[in-house]
Amino acid sequence: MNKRASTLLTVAAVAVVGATLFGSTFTQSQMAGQVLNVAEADLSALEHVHRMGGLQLNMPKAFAETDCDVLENSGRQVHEFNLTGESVELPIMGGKTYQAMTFSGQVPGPTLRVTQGDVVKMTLTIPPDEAVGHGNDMHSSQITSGAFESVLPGESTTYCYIAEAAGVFKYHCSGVQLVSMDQHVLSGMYGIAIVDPANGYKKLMVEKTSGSGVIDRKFYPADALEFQLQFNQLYLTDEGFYDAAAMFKHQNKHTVVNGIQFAYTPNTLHNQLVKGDEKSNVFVPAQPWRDIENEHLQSQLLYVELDQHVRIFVENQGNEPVFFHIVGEILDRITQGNRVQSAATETWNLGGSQNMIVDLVFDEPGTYAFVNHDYAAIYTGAIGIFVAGDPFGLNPRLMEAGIIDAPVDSYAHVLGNPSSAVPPMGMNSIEHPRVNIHGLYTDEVVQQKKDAGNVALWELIPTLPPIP
Ligand SMILES: [Cu+2]
Repeated sequence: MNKRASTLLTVAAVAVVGATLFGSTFTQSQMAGQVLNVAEADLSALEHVHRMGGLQLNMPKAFAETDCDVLENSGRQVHEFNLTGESVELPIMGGKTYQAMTFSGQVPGPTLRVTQGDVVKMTLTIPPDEAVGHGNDMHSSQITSGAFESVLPGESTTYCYIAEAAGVFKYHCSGVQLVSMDQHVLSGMYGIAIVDPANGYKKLMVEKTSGSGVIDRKFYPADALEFQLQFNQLYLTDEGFYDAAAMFKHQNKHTVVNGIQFAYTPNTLHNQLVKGDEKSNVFVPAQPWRDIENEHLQSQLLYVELDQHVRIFVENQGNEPVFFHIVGEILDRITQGNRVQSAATETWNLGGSQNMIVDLVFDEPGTYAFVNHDYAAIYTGAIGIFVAGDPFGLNPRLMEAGIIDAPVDSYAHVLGNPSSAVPPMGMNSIEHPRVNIHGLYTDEVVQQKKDAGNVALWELIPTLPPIP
């Protein structure tokens, strides 16, 4: 054993002894603020360690710090995340409604976006007229669950934490002191926090074959057009109330993506654009949210350019597995946390409260269905459509109709991408050319989206000139 290895071993052993002595579970590599340069054999420091009887671990307090006063003055970026917990009646397919529980009047709740190392200051307020209390367990935090106790009607609670780990993280109501948590979450009280890696996202490598056995590698910059897709189920009685018995039996009748069944399938506008007839279906006759009368609930499609780096944040908010698959595409990269899990794979599986980041590039003009590759889930709502490029050859017609001046790379330039699927901008985000108002929202949230400049398609569509 050479001298350097021997020294390392000694220090490692001392560190273990020291950790035991001082009751710390942190190992040497996790210590902050005190670094021994063993390679340089800093003998005076080593002698100091020996005199102490072990390493006096400098506990990395910041990891556990939750005091808002301290964190707000820590020099870190602070993000205020203000939510209200409110019960409202919201639509489901078939013209019915259900008794929803929401964060801030929308399902899923607003997406929080921060950078790894930032401070989150979460405040949950419960209006006085709300019947029950609510809590919020943010999976991007690492603080004692005592912080997630329920907040009573008319009250407000704040807690702070450092978003230490990069990735996608669920947040959800923790019920009334954990009681009825299932009802609150499955009725709509869930959302995600996206924590961008401190050093940004990685560029994307896509492998192709030349046909001669040679692998061609193409690299795409880290910047990407981003979407968010949150899978869940509804367990409801015919009257629209939460059905716990159905939940225990795993018998859901509605599978939702971002709160809505079949949220990203064609509607009458797409029929008109593609076929010149709103009653002539583009895909299949099942277009549940087809009418313009459905306004912000009307189903929309997801538009991307060809050869564009697309990043999708996926969370399984529900009670059933999600076998995420895109028909006609290969998932070029799967990341969980900040670690690549797979590349060039067909399907990736998410259990309850599990997430991933899908990076991919759509290669050819066309329509691509994303699904939960569980047929019961597909047939009850877990399917949506990506449209890549101009597969319908609409550019000349759109130009002739005066809707666009020049050919567009995706229909997002005309129709926008649905606000329910567009996350807040992050450090490597490509801005969507246009965003339309789409989602399971209260009227107040619809107005907020309008005020933010999102286009109301139900107002724009009737003004478009007819396409023969
Ligand atoms: Cu709740």
